[in-house]
Formats: sequence, structure tokens, C-alpha cells
Amino acid sequence: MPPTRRRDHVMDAAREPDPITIPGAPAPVPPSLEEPTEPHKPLPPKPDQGAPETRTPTGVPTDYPPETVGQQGAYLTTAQGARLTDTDHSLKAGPRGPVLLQDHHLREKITHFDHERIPERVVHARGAAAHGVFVANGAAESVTKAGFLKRGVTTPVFVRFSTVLGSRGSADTVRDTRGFATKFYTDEGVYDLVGNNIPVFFIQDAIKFPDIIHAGKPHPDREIPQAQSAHDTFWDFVSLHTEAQAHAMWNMSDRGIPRSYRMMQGFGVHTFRLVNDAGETVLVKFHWRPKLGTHSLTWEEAQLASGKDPDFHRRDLADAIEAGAFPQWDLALQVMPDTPEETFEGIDLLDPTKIVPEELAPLQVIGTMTLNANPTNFFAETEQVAFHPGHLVPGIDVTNDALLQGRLFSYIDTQITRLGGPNFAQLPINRPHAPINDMLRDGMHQTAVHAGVAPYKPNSLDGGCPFFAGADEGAFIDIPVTVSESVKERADSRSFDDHFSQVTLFYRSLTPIEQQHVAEAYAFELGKCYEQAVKERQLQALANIDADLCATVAAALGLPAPAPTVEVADVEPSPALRQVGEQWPAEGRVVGIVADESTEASALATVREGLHAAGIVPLVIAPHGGMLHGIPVQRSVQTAASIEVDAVVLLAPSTDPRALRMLGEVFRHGKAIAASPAAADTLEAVHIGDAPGVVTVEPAAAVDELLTLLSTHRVWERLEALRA
Ligand code: HDE
Repeated sequence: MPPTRRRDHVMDAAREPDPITIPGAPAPVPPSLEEPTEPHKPLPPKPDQGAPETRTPTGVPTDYPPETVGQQGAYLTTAQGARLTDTDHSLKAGPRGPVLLQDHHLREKITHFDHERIPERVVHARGAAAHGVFVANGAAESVTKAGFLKRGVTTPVFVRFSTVLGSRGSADTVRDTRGFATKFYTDEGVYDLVGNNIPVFFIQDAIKFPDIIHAGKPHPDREIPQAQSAHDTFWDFVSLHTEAQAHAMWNMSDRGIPRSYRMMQGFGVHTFRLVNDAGETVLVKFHWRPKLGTHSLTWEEAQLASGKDPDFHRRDLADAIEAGAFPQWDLALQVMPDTPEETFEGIDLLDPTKIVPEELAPLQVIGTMTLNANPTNFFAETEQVAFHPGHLVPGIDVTNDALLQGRLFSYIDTQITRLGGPNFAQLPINRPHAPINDMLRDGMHQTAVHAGVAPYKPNSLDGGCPFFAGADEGAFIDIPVTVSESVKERADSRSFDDHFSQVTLFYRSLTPIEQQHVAEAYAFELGKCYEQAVKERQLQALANIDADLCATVAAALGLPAPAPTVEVADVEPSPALRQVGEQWPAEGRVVGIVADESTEASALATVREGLHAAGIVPLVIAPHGGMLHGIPVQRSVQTAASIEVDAVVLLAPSTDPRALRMLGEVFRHGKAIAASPAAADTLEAVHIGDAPGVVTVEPAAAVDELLTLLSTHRVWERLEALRA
């Protein structure tokens, strides 16, 4: 090719070209490419639609790389970045003509929408999550080499709470176990503690998981009932399969209907093995202890909430974090010696239907977790997060618990379907905060651009990289546990055969009002069953647990109470299992302030500010929305519900039946009520004036009175009196 032509070509390209002209066409107007300075901010919610008022600025910035930010630039574009002028009209052959197939924007928009849903989790489908931090106090350093448990180390976390049985759209307050899954983004890789709010499980071996879940899920013919255990197939299974009795009893207790995710304990359930720098091992159980205490709803509240606010727990968590009332949990260990038998005080530590009472192995706090930021996007974070009990870090290892061993297989398997391929660890929420250099390649939704030619080992072409780490470089080394010489068989050890003694222990450890709730729950659930044989078989199981409980439930069902078929165990109660009796901070609770135009502005302001100062979220309730004395009204009598509040301050008299119904419910559910003298007549009108936990006080003293009453969560005395 002649060199002169090439030079000419280069010179031509550098010169500003003449614009193309179209003969006869009007001169084109150049489009403005100037960016708007700011995208429009979303409109603020109306006062009665918004979350309770924010006290402190919320949230830590999430630690995602910039390329993961969903929106870049201010203009609406296609997925390929072409700017758009219109997204409301399809491209048509004239305003009344047919839509043209060539409309790429239309096809892209609808096609993407058609594929917006992914399969929900087969269990734990309904959940809510938050970001936070875990700060270790160093107490665990003697038993584990895990770096994130060293004194003062701060680790980002993401926690997802869930129900087990219901679908993604089911109600939050159903009677069920709650998931409590925590992802620690440690410097040594991700550690997942995938636990529940109940310390025992239904089954002793993972091979039975499909059976218990099929039994608990809606009946396969009509697909009802949703998110409930009150039906024949569930009780059919647990009455036949008596190892499930322990977990079923915990579900029937108040633990099955938590007041809030913020007020739930969490348990690792299985026994884990820890190893320290010296190679010494211990067996441990993990416990999360909420700083706010462990509290529950009443069954009537739970049922009301399912209708009035199916998002009750999800809203509660998000509102509290937005209001700056950051929930906190201590992480604690029960530490047991690692003996060849793997038992402690006669309790088989490989049996996940058993607890170790705290009186035998006390909880030792090893750090504190604070949840301080709501997710930015529910789908990207809460829905796409993928936990796995096999995500371990050096210093923490599994045991031979057959339930745990099966879980180690299940989670990654289900996530490949749910998240559409094997690369979900690259999603921002799942990405470890430690450097990644694996040899996993390609696959659906691969977003990494891997360099090099040798994703195999050994290799010479990539210089032998990646290299193996030794223990000194922080490698995860499986603890060299001796495997006993055994024959291959499908069997459990004999110690797994005791299905009742710990159920008796749990029941006998509860206070009378808690025991009453248990009996009522069985009566409700079995009362919803149709099959006589199922009810009778479950009564037989109750007879083996506690004769009084069995008699109460049998009487409620109108059936005779059977005699036990195994000797009822003589057990030492564990007071640590009770939820009633202790005092807890009231921080993060919600208190309704009922006021109207007759309320003195100063009284409203005093109570509201006093509650704020005590860390309580005030909810102003008035006959109308909008503003009252310059303060935003968060609920009108139409939108207010008793289930939303832990206590009420009545600053205005009322004859509105909706307000009175709410007051009646608050009273029936054992919640504290403080009325100003101006509102005292209303208490008299609904006959609740002189009951325990109902006080008439000047507004200035109302908050102090409530703080005392709220510290026990409910006015138990009143609940007991109402039951008597
Ligand atoms: Fe799970 N469990 N599980 N589980 N589990 C799942 O994993 C499974 C068990 C728990 O918020 C699934 O990604 C088997 C015990 C929580 O994303 C699945 C067995 C405990 C969550 C699965 C168990 C749990 C799950 C469904 C019997 C408490 C929600 C979607 C051996 C210690 C995590 C998914 C989240 C989720 C399997 C028993 C806790 C199917 C086979 C015991 C908190 O993989």
C-alpha cells in the first residue's frame, strides 16, 4: 500500500470533517448534551405513611465496589447505555397503528420484566435483613484461632431473619421457627453462622429434612394452609416421629411468635469444634443474646398482625434501624470439653434435638453485634444473599452431627438453582472481603474477567500461581479428628432414642403463664386438625411429656387424656429457658401517643420528647392524619393498630369505637397504659381504670411510669388475672 495514502488518511481523520448535508432539509438543531445537575429526589412520604421519626442519622455505607452501583448518570438509558426520550409509548405505525417489532426498548423492557423473579427459597423464603458490625471482645482467643474473634477486631456482617414454612409473600407473625443467619465478612474469608431462634431441631439426620418440610408445607392438593403448622400433615409427622416433639414444643411456646426479630435469641443449634493456635480443641454451641431481651407476641396479637400488617417484623426491623435504635446481640459460647464420646453431662452433643442447659455450661460472651443499616435494595441483598454452614474460617470446624453434615451438601446445591448458576459468590452481597484467587471458571453469570492461562494446579505457565498457604499464612486446615472404626450402616447411636426427657425439661422450666400459652397453642393447632388418629397420637406424646399438659389439651379437644407409654422423666428445670421474670431495657420499643386538638401542645411535646430521650419510638395517633400542634401525625384512627405499640399514653379522651377497640386490645394483651387526668374517664368507660399496669399520671411523669412497666415486657399480673 503506498505510504502517502496512509498519511493522507491519518491527516484527514485529525481534521474536523464537514457536516453531512441533506439537500432540501432544514438545518438540524443540535441536541443539548448538558447533564442535569442532580437527578430528581424521590418525594418524601406523607407523615402518616412514613416510618417513625428518625432520631439519628442512619446507616453505614455498604462496602460495594463502584461498578456495582445500579444507577449511573442522570439520564434514562437502555441496558446498553443509549439515552432515551420516552418510555411510555411503544413505537407504532402512527398513533393508532400496530406496534413495530423493531422497538428494541419495548422488547428489552418487557423481556427483562418477564424474567424478574427467581425461585424463592425452598424453606426460609420469607425474610428481612440488615447490615451491621460485630466487635469481638477477645474472650474466645483461648479456644479458637479465628482472627475475627480476636480482641477488638471489627467485622462487617449481614444478617437475614426469616420464617421457615411460608412463601415469600406470607405473613411475618405466623407460629413458626425463625431463621437467624449471619454472614461475617472476615479478613480470612466469609464465615456464616446459619442458625435459628430455637436451639433444637425436628430431626436428628438430614435425610429426613424433605419429610418434615413436606409435612409442614401446605397440603399438596389445595395448597393450604399457608405458613402454618396447624394442620394434619404436620401433626401426623411429628406424632409419628417423636424425635420432633422437642422442636414442636418450642414452636408451641411463646418462642414460636417473637415480638420482633430484635428480641429473639439465635442458636447455632449444632455442636461445633473450635481449635486454637496450639491445636487444642473444644466443642461449643453458639448463642446470640438480644440486648433487648427475648420477648414474644400473644397469640391474639400474632393473628391480628397477620391481617393488619403482614410485614410486621420486617417493618419493625427497618423502622428501628432507620430511627437509630440499632438492635444489638451478644454472641456467646457454651464450651464443652472435646472428649471421644462427644457427650457432656450425659447429653449427646451430636444430637441436635437436645440442648445443654445453661446451668450446666454457662454462656460466655465473646463479642457484640450491632445492626446499623438497612439494605439498599431488597432483591440484590436480602433475596440474593447465600448462606452456607460450610463457609468456615480457620479456628472453627464442624462435627459429625448428621444433620449438620447433610446441610453441608444442601445449601450450595439449592443456591445453584435459586441463583441461576454457580457464580453467585460474585454477587456484591456474597463477595468475601478477603482476596479471592480460586480456580473456578466460566459458568452462567460469570462477571469476573480472569487473567492467565492456567486455572489448574500444578502449573508452570502462570508461574505456579495461585500458591498454597500454610497454617502460618492463615490456611484453613481441617481439624485432624480421629474417625472411629465402624461398620457402614444406616443407624443412630442409642443415645438418640430419648425423645421426651428434654421436652419435659423445657415445659417444666417455664413459668405458669408460659405453660398456659403452650397448652393453648397445642389446643389451637390440634383443634385445626381433622384426623382423629392424629390428635390422639399427639395426645399420647404429650402424656409422655407431662400429665397436666396432656390433660389440659385433651380437655380442650374434648378427648380423653391417655396414660403415658414411657416413664415421664424426672428433670431439673432450667430457669434460663424462661422469658418471664427478668427486667430489660425499653429502648427500641414503640409507644403510641393518643392525642387530639384538646390535648395541650406542651403535653404532647413533653411525652414525645421524653420517649425519644429514652430511646423509645413514639407513634403519634390522632383522629386525622397531617399535623397536630405542629407535630406530624403518624397514624390516624383509621390506620392505627394495637399490635404496633408496646404501650399507650392516652392524652385525650375518646368515644370513637375504633380508638376504644384499640385500647381494649392493648389492655387484653397486657400492655402498659398511662392516661393523663384529662383522659382518665375513657379508662373508666371501658372498665380498665384500676387494673395492674394502668396508671393515671400527669404527662410529665408518664414516660418514667412506662419505662418501669415496659421493663418486664408485659404486665404479666394482668394477663394472669384475665386468664383466671
Ligand atoms: Fe436450613 N436450609 N436446612 N436449617 N436454613 C436453607 O438454603 C437444610 C437447618 C437455615 O436466610 C436452604 O439457601 C437442610 C437447621 C436458615 O438465606 C436449604 C437441613 C438450621 C436458612 C436448607 C436444614 C437451618 C436455611 C434453603 C437439615 C438451624 C435461611 C435456601 C439437615 C441451625 C438462610 C437456602 C437465609 C435455608 C437446607 C436444617 C437454618 C434448602 C437439608 C438445623 C436460617 O439449603
